[in-house]
Amino acid sequence: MQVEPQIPDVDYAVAVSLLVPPTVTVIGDVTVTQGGPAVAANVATVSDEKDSSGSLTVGASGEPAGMTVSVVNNGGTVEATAQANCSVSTGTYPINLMVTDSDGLSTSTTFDVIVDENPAPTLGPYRDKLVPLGDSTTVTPSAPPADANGNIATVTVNPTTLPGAGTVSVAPGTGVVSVATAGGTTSGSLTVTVTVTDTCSAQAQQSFMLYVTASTDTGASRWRLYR
Ligand SMILES: [Ca+2]
Ligand SMILES: [Ca+2]
Repeated sequence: MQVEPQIPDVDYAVAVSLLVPPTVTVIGDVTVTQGGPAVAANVATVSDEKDSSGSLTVGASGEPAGMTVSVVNNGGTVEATAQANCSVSTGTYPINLMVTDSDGLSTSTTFDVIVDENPAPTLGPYRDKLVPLGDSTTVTPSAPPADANGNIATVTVNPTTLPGAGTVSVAPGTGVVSVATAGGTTSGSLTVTVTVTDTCSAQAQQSFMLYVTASTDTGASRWRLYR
């Protein structure tokens, strides 16, 4: 008598599918600037034959010193957030991306974080200015301090005092220089320099002549400069 083989009651299709790791497809990269703000971009899509795309675990690694990279799985689309400090050399950095399913099976790939050079700050020029003894005045640049990647650290003016007495100061947000003479201020001319420095030590600098004149001064030179 022939014996029928005993076939276990197992769904082989399901049993095999449990062993299939997730898939990951790179769809983009992230571009940041040295010393600039964090930038987020979609870099990959993930899926699995069993788990829902949004349930897959994602992780990033392999970033160089001075760079931070984090990833999050938004319903199957991986968004990476990257930031690089001033010490990171410009270039393209492959970052490891690992996706893991509920069975602990993983698939890895790489996406790029591109580091561009820190753009230097900018500052518009100033016109020369005359201030009579006993007066105060302001000098406004044609364009205020700015920086394409927004990492201005300081706005300073030099000198900060007038000959004898009196003060020179600058408003960091606008770049407007305020000049105030005092009782001991002496007449004369001086070069005033405003320096905008960002967190990577890149600078913009503008200078103008400041003429401190006796209040009784008149004449063409005064009217030419007094504005
Ligand atoms: Ca799987
Ligand atoms: Ca900058």
